[in-house]
Amino acid sequence: MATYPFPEAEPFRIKVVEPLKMTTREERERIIREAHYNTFNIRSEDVYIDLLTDSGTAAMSQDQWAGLMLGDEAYAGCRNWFHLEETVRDITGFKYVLPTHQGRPAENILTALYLRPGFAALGNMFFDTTRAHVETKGALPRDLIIDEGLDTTVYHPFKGNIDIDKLEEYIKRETPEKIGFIMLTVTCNNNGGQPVSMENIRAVREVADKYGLPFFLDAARYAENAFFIKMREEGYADKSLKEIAREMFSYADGCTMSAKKDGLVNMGGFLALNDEAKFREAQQLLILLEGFPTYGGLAGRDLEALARGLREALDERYMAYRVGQVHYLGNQMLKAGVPVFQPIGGHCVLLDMKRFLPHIPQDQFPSEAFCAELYVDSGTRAIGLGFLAFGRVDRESGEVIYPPLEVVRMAVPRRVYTNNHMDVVARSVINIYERRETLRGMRLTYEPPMLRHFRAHLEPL
Ligand code: P70
Repeated sequence: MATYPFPEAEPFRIKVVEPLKMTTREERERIIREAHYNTFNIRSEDVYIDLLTDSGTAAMSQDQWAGLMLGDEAYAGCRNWFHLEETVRDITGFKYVLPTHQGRPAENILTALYLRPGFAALGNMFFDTTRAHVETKGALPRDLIIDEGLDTTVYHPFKGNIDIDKLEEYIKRETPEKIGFIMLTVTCNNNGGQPVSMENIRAVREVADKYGLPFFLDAARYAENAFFIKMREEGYADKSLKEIAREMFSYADGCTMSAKKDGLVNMGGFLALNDEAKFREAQQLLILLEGFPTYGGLAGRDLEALARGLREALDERYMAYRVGQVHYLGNQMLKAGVPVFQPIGGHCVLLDMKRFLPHIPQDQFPSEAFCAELYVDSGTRAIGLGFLAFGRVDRESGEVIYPPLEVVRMAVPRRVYTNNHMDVVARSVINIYERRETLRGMRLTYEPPMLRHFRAHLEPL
C-alpha cells in the first residue's frame, strides 16, 4: 500500500447518484413519534444517513451492473452459477459450493447437518440468526470469546478471538461427542466487527483436529478480517488479501456466507463445504428450502453480480478506503471524548451507552433513547443493541437477564456515503454527547414475543 500516497481515499468516482430527502427537525420529531421511537419503523425515505446496517446496502460497481446484463436465467446450469462456483472455490479453496439467497438459509442447512438435540455448538460469538438456527435444532450455542472482547475500555488487536483454553475445557467437560461443530464469526459482528487473528484460527484448527470436530467460518466479513490480519499480525504485511483469505479458509472445513456484506451485493449468500457426504445431504435441503443447486434462491444475474463483488472486496485499495471510512467516523467521536468501543472494528462504530448515558438505567432503554435523539438531530438512523434486543426474563426464576453490552451501532454501508456524510453523523453524535444529561429513558408500550427490538413500540418517560 506504500505505493498509494492517500491509501484511504476512494478508489472510485461516482457515476449514478440517489437524491436524499431533507426533512425538518419538526418533521423528524413527528416521524419518530409515529414510529413509536423505534428506528426500525421509520421509512427509509425519511432517513438522511442510514447506518441501520451494512448488510445488503452496498453500492455495486459498473462491472457488477454490467454483469447483471449477462444473467442467464435458465433453471438449471446457468453460466453465472459456474462463474460463482469457480470464484468461491478460488477464494476459499472449499470443494463444494451451494448458493443461497442470503446467510441464514446457509446457517439453517449447516446446523441441520451437524446438530442434534442436546448438542452444543461452540464459537467466538454467534450472530443472532446463527444462534437461532442452532437453538431451533435443539442445540446450545456457546459464546467463548476472550474476556477482552467484551471489555469496552481495553485495547486488544483481535477482540474477535475465541478463548482457546475455554474452548478446550468446554470440549473436555462436555465430551467431544456432544459438540456439533466449532464456528468462528470473522469479523465478529456482535462486538462491533472485531477481527480474529490467523494465529487464533490456526489454534482452533488444532483443537478441532485433536477432538475430531468440524470447524466452520461465518465468513460474512471475511475480507475485512483479512485486512486487519494484514495490518496487525506479524508476517502478513506483504501478503495480498486474497492470500490471507485463502489461508484463513484453509484451516476450516467450510463456511456460511451472507454475501450482503463482503460480497458487495444487495442479496446473496452461500454455503461451502469439503465433506462430500455432507454436501450431498446439503443439496437435498437446498432444493427443499431454496431451489435447484445452480441458483439456490437467486436470479442468474444476482449470481453474476456476486461472483464479481467477491473479487472486488479483496482489492486492497477498496478495503483501505472501506475500513478507513469507518475509522474516520469513529475517530472524530473519540477525539471529542465520546465513549466509542475500542478499537473501532471493520464495519461499524459502537457507542457504549453505559458510559454515554450513565443516568439512564439499562431497563429504561438508553440505546433507543439515543437513537431517537440522533434521528431527530440529523436524520441519521442507528440501532440499539442492548437490553431491548438481547435482554430477557428467565422463564424459571423470573430474573431479568441483562446482556453484557449496551451499545448503539452505526454500521456503514459499503461505497455509499461520502466523508461529508460521516462528518454530519460525527457532529450530531458529539452535539448530543454535549447535552447528554437532557436525554430521558423510555418505556415499552408494545413488546413482541420474539426478537422484540425489530417491532417494539416505546415512548419517552
Ligand atoms: C447485520 C446483519 C447478518 C449476519 C451477520 C453474520 C456475522 C450472518 C448474518 C445473517 C443483520 C441485521 C441485523 C440488524 C438489523 C438489520 C440487519 N447481519 N452472520 O446488520 O445473514 O442477513 O444474510 O441472513 O452479521 O449485522 P443474512
